[in-house]
Amino acid sequence: MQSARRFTYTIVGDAGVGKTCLERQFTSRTFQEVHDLTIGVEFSTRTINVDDKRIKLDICDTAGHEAFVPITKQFYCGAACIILVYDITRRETFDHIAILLERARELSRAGVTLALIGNKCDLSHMRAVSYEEGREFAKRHDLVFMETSAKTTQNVDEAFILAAERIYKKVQVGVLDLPEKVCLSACLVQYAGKAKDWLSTGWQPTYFASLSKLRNLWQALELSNLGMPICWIANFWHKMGRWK
Ligand SMILES: Nc1nc2c(ncn2[C@@H]2O[C@H](COP(=O)(O)OP(=O)(O)OP(=O)(O)O)[C@@H](O)[C@H]2O)c(=O)[nH]1
Ligand SMILES: [Mg+2]
Repeated sequence: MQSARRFTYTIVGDAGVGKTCLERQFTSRTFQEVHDLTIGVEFSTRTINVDDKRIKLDICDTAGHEAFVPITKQFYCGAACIILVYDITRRETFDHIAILLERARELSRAGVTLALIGNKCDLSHMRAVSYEEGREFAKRHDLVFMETSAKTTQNVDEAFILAAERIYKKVQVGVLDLPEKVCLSACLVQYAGKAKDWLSTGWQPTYFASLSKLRNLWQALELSNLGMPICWIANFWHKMGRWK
């Protein structure tokens, strides 16, 4: 069987807008009522079909809390798609999108696909941002746009797939080149996700402790694509040391 192409998505947006719920609904058909604050970045994958081709989506779900910006900024450059999420019931999360968009344009690669998602559309009785306003903003900035509900699943698959179709078209016409380096980064994202499963509970504090120690070296070498496995090796050594 032909191996799948890989596209990396990075999901950004304010804390509590529903990034993790969207990612989990898309990749594992689950929904969590409680806000389980993301620490740093979480990874998952799902394979879809576009134009009869298998496309593996590597998804980086970032923490919305501003304290994590130095970490989450590392995940823009390898992404084929950046999804900007706001909560339709919280006006300030939409107002912040302009700043997030600017950051995304500054840090992402040429040809990146940008998508805007207005989440929690099941709560339309509490709406603080109209559908038209979201759509107009998206049109003005050439963003894929959709309102979704991670709770009811409305438009969740559609949003991820629509973005994949746009990326696929760009690759076909040569607007977007996904060189080996990006594919490598996508593979590493997947291995990081697997390593997270192996190490199960307690992995995140150790991982970020390792990350902070290595960050200067990582930045000095400009190896953001390799930063992830370096951290994982450091984390693994740390755990081995504890097991001895
Ligand atoms: N009603 C409704 N609630 C939602 C929806 N999506 C997420 N939520 C709720 O919103 C809260 C926050 O969801 P998360 O996915 O954890 O938010 P997040 O954006 O990942 O937050 P951080 O990780 O802190 O950046 C949780 O209580 C979810 O149950 C939705 O579509 N509808
Ligand atoms: Mg989260």
